[in-house]
Amino acid sequence: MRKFWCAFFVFSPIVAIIYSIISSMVPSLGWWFPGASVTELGQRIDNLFYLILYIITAVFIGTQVAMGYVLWRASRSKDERSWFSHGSHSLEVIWSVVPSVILLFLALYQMDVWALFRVQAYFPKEAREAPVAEVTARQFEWRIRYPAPGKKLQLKPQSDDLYDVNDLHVPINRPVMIQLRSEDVQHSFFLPHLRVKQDAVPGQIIPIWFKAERQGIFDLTCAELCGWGHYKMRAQLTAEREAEYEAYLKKLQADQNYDGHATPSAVAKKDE
Ligand SMILES: [Cu+2]
Repeated sequence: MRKFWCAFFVFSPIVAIIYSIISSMVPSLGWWFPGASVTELGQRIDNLFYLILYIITAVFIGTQVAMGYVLWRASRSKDERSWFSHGSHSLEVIWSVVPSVILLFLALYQMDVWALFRVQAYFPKEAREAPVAEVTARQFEWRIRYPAPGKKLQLKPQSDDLYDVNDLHVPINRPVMIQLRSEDVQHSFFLPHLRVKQDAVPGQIIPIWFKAERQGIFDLTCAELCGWGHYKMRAQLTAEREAEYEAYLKKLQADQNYDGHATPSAVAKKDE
């Protein structure tokens, strides 16, 4: 029985590591990142993730090998009695100092990425000065408010603002900022393909920025269990070329201004 437990504790980490490697290599399983990040900052976040993953993998293997060695030695021992140790002072110093150094290194190393991701003063100026939309989370949808074409987004809704639900359009290849709000409970604005995740907190307006470098339609989901309909808060981010983005806003404007008489396209023409 001793040998069984020894083998069990030695092989289970090996199985765990093989499982992780397979899950990272077979994208169709959906256990890993949904493809390469659409943003450059997301790529840097991935690199941080991998760095931490490599460190903990090395620590994991090290501790498992040490444990396996101790178990294996004990399983061969004929002596049934347990013995007690008061520990080793130098070992304790080592396993306190080494993790501290690693954690301190990580804390300093990730500071740039964190600042760029979260601290508004470090956001690209272009994004900071002209937020493209306000996204309001509520049970159970994402309400989106854009300023009218050519205008700046105001804190308070304007009469010519444009609205959409569950489909956020942004132009690619330039940094964009979103003002995130919540109307009821706490939600979480999550763009997995862009590695963007931010809680929406009632009573707060939280800026988020990103720069999509690829066009496409990406998931926008709620990553906070926010009520019975949480599963329904699945929306999309449409990242498109500048001209398509402008055309989308124009169409939204035309649809909104439609008075039931003129054809929507005629309204669009009039507004141009
Ligand atoms: Cu939600």
